[in-house]
Amino acid sequence: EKLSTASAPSLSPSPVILSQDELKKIAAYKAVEFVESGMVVGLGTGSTAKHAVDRIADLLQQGKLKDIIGIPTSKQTHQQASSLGIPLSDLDSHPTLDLAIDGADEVDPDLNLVKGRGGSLLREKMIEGAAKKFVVIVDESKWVPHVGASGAMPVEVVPFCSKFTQDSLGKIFEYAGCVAKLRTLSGEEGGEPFVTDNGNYIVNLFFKSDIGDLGAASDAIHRLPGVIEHGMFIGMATAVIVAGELGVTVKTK
Ligand code: ABF
Repeated sequence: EKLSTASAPSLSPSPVILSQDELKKIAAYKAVEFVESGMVVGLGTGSTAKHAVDRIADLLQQGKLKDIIGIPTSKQTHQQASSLGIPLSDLDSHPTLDLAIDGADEVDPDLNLVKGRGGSLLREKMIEGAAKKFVVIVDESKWVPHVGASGAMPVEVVPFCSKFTQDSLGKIFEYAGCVAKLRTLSGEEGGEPFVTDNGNYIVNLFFKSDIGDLGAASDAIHRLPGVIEHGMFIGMATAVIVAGELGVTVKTK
């Protein structure tokens, strides 16, 4: 694992305690340094990626970047980027991206990720999987020893008999004490389901113990016919930019 460290730009006189949002912004701005004129760039979703989209738009406006084509990973990012005047396209017209930049919910030392707690995992995985380089931007709270050990692992499922798929997912991971819950708008069980940009539902998996080999877990989830995609991004990240109180670390494999 190669590691390089740069100090964080100071936003106010030191000593300074940076907010989580300021750390997200620092990671995002660092990632945008990899964007060059003429690139086709995947635009991520969420509060960290939002800063990257803002920054790209600023640099375009200042004439420091030219001829960028953005490929948004959600309706929300499409809306943000188009309102800022970033020229946009899609994977059908641009099947290969030079670079994609996006946040994550969890990152581990092998640069495996959990994504999708924002609900956009399918478009993110399609677009980021088509990028020559995929740069992940996080504040240090997202750094974990093993992905999947804490918090939800989202799985996008077809609405048809989603309860069946939810129960089947729970059974696959019984060995890890899995609790599978349909994501609802209110967060309450039995509430109105959250609907993704693709018209699907999300089942969140919570594990009590390690799920073991991620590749095997991924295959097992994919074998269920009602599943569209899951939020484990295994071996996809080219680099992870982690912003913390002590500075910015760029981690690559
Ligand atoms: C998306 O936004 C996701 O895949 C992930 O779920 C989320 C991270 O959000 P934030 O940057 O707001 O923490 O990239």
